[in-house]
Amino acid sequence: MEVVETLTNAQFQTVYNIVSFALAAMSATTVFLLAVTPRVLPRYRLALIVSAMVCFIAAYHYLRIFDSFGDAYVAVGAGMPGVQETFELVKGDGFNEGYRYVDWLLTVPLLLFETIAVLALPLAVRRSLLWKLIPASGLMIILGYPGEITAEIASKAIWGALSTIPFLYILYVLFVELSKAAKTQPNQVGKELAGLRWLLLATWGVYPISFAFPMIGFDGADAFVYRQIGYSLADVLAKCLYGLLIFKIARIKSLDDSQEFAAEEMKEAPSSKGAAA
Ligand SMILES: *C/C=C(C)/C=C/C=C(C)/C=C/C1=C(C)CCCC1(C)C
Repeated sequence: MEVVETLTNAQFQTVYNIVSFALAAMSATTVFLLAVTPRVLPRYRLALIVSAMVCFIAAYHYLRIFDSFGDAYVAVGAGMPGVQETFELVKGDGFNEGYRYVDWLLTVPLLLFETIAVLALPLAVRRSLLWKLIPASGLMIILGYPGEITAEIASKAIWGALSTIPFLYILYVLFVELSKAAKTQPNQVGKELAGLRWLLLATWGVYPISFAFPMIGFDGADAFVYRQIGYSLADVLAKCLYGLLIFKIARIKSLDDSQEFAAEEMKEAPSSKGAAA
């Protein structure tokens, strides 16, 4: 496994803060998504609950990542005149990248599930899409892991390439097959769905790029720090922002599906108006 022995103060603080930021974002989004479930029709609530679960699982893993990273390094040379403070590895095998892969193994299938769930497609269509997407997503993460932990560029490239096959297949299913199924959706939802898919492509694309940093000329500590930034920011966008978009779609569809629900939701608060008059 590739282990980074020394980080500069700035490198250590950058990873520390970005992981802490991701933990805060995941926790807050979990609470938000659970709190807004009454704002959509019951048939869309499962999508919101699964989305909240994704953020919760990620928040838990970010807590573990935060601890694992903090425990792996110790500050050396702080306050000594003429000495540059650094952070040195104190744990033999370093910081545990495995938490991210366990997290993805759980959250990536759930993200695909929530994407399909929010569309409320006919059962047979839903089932057939999930049968393609979920096994492919598991395969993508499992094949990526040996490449993540190896220090050898050649084997990193091979596992990375193997993992990219199911990745491309997932994109194919989402962009080609899902488009056919989504033809039946109301207009506004069609637009939101397009936005959802582009967000997915843009954020999921960050993972293989971050994975590939050591192969494209960044070495040791730099590659490590850039990778942590890439994975953490992509996680926040692919889970939190994505969850908020799922809520928006569920909301639009709820208002579109039921006039009764829409009328109830659009009612103005009577008290404040009355008081102002
Ligand atoms: C919330 C976490 C998400 C959305 C994680 C997504 C992860 C990927 C799309 C990872 C893809 C990879 C490749 C396509 C090749 C190299 C190895 C991976 C696992 C980084």
